[in-house]
Amino acid sequence: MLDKFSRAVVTADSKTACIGGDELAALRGFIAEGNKRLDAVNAIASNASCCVSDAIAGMICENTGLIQAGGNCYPNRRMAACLRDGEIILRYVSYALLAGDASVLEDRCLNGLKETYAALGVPATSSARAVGIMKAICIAHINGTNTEAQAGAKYKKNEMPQGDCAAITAECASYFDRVVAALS
Ligand SMILES: CCC1=C(C)/C(=C/C2=NC(=C\c3[nH]c(/C=C4\NC(=O)[C@H](C)[C@H]4CC)c(C)c3CCC(=O)O)/C(CCC(=O)O)=C2C)NC1=O
Repeated sequence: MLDKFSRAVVTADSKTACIGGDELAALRGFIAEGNKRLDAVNAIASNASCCVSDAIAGMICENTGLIQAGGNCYPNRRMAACLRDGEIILRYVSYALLAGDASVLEDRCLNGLKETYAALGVPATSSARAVGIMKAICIAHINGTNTEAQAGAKYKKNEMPQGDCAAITAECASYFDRVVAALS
């Protein structure tokens, strides 16, 4: 498992090189934008259970066969496993965002997951849909664009300074995209 710093070390070492100016500049940016990263991780983590339950509910609303006999969220044992998997995936995305590196997500969560799902008959398109909804929710929370209209009684405003969140949002989106790519 690597983070932005250990990744720079491993990359330099593989070339038997010193950490150079470009790498240091990138790390300087990582530090300078660090509070933004922590706020983004907090926006995900502090809304995690709502995010997971909304994503799984949305996935099922669009495909109610999932909770009927023969569906992979039926009976409750499978529903619970699905909700748990949503939580696991979101947790590892938040770790990757904190570290600034996807390796923790890849190594500890996604490695072998496609094969596990295939063996258990967990449908890839539904998994991808649930992950896609979690992505939309997390990006809205990071950007502070979540609205009362969408969230209803569960609406929660994230108190954090306003600023340019384009880079951290794109990075977060890329981790969700990795999950979908790994499952498809
Ligand atoms: C640390 C990393 C980690 C991951 C990622 C993980 C995933 C994981 N999900 C599993 C099952 C499962 N996963 C699902 C998930 C779903 N079914 C659906 O229809 C939806 C599309 C989807 C939810 C979004 C279900 C229903 C099962 C149980 C399948 C069964 O037993 O028949 C299993 C099989 C063992 C078990 O039931 O616990 C594993 C290993 N376990 C881990 O330790």
